[in-house]
Amino acid sequence: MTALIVIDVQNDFCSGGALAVPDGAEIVTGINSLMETSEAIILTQDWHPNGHSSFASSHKAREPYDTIDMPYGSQVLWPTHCVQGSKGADFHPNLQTNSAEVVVRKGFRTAIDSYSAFFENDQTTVTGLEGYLRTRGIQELTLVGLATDFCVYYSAIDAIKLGFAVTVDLGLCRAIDLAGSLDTACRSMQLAGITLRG
Ligand code: VGL
Ligand code: ZN
Repeated sequence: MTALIVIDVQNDFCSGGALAVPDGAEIVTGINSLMETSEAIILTQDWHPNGHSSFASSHKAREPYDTIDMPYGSQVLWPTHCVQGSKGADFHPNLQTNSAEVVVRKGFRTAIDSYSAFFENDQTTVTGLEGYLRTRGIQELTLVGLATDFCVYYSAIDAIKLGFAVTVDLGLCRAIDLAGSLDTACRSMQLAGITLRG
C-alpha cells in the first residue's frame, strides 16, 4: 500500500505567512487532486510552542536565518512560525483535510526542532510515524508539500533510510532555497535512491 504524506501545508508557509515559501499556496489544488486517488493520506503539521528554540526571537542578538550550534548539531534560526493554536499553524484553508487519516505534529519540544516527519533534528527522538506506517502495512510513500529543501527533504531521506520506497513529487513541493539548499537537497535525494517526479 502507498501513502501520500502531505508535509506542512500551513498558513505560515504560504504567502502572507511568517515563513512564507515562495508560491507555497500554488500546490494546494494539485495536492487535493492527488489525495482523491491515494490509498492512505497523512498530513504533517509544524507545531511549535511559544519560545521554541528554532525561533531567532528565542536567542539574544540573533536574526532569522542565522545558524547556531545546538546540543544536537547546527540549527538554522527561523522567524517565529507555526505556533501551536495560531492561525499561522492552521492548514491552508483550501487544503482538503477531511480525507486524511492521521495528522502528525512535530517540533513540539521546546529544545529540539523537527524537520523530518520521522525523527526530530537530534536524529533519535521519534515522532511515531514509522510505527504507524508499519503497523498499517504501508511500504511506499509519496511526499509532497513545504518546504522541498527542509521538511520534505529530511522526511524523504529518513523514509528511505528506514526502508520505505520513496517518491517526491517536486511539482507539488515548493522550496525556501537558502544558499543553494534546493540543489543540494535534490542531489542528495537522488543519490539516496529517492524517485523525483514532477
Ligand atoms: C520548515 C523551517 C522551519 C518546513 C519548518 O516545513 O520546511 N522549515 N520549520
Ligand atoms: Zn518549524
